[in-house]
Amino acid sequence: MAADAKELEEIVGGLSGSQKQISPKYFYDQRGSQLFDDITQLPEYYLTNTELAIMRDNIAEMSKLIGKQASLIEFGSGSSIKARILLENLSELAAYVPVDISKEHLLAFAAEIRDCFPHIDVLPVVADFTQQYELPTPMVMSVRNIVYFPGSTIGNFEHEVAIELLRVMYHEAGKGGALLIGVDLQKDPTIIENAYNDSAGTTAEFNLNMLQHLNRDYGANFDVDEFEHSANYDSDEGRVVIELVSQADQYFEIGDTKFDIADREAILTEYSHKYTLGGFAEMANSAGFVVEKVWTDTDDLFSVQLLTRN
Ligand code: SAH
Ligand code: AVI
Repeated sequence: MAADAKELEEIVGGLSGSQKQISPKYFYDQRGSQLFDDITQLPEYYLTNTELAIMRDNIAEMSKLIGKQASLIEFGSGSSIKARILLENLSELAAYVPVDISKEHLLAFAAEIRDCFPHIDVLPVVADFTQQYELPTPMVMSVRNIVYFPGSTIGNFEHEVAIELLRVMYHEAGKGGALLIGVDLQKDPTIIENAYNDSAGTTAEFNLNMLQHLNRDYGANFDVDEFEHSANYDSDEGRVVIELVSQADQYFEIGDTKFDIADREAILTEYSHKYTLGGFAEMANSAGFVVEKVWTDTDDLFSVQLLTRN
């Protein structure tokens, strides 16, 4: 992807404050999307398998609540693995609209979905869903919009921004629409920390790839070997803090801007919030939604929730 002036400004701005930070959306170039798929296969990363099992175990009830002839709009669709369960089971789906920032990955998986489900109107949208973008119009009129936001990607946004994003989804759902969302739950901190510090080192590679992405596409010159992955659960805030920690006093450049970074100084790359059911319901209500149904696994690790418009 060619460097975009607005994105460059955002990256430079994030690195210019007293807490250096880069938005997690920069994890996802083609390599980053592949590494995320590798993470979903790790034994420690309970999120994906648990959410898939909740979907499979409850798909009949989900399909009934969603009804016929819906348009399914997925935010941050990645490889669309969870959406496949919906595509196989929802009746007379009007369209599937996967929205993702990772262009090559999105288009490759949208083509695969089109091959597997030739009767469904598949309309991929390459966009940053935190910015304004146009949604395509399906060929067939739909009865209602179902916004789908799996994976607990909502947890990668800070409280106020997450509510703002839920409000955007409330509007995209439209009158009579709903949001089906995957929400990771608070639990034993060891389970959470292990999920972000896997023994194969894949999460470390995913985190460090962000610097490679910036070197490749945004004119940066990070010495990637001089940074280390770090992920710690902050139980007061209910979130994993994911950082890249400098291993030396060093400097790096992005385009024409030079930055100093001290030995042990961290660049914040991601938060991954974990919720209580009550806490998430409050956020959903603040955005205008009513929690219609919550499905969880037997260990209460993860939840899938249907939020409707009041
Ligand atoms: N929904 C999938 C993938 C989750 S990974 C799952 O549950 O397994 C997060 C996905 O969101 C990635 O595919 C990433 O490219 C996309 N993403 C992250 N930030 C984004 C943004 N701001 N706009 C659009 N897509 C984004
Ligand atoms: C996409 N998102 C929900 C993942 C998470 O668990 O917060 C991203 C991730 N970061 C490290 N591992 C996975």
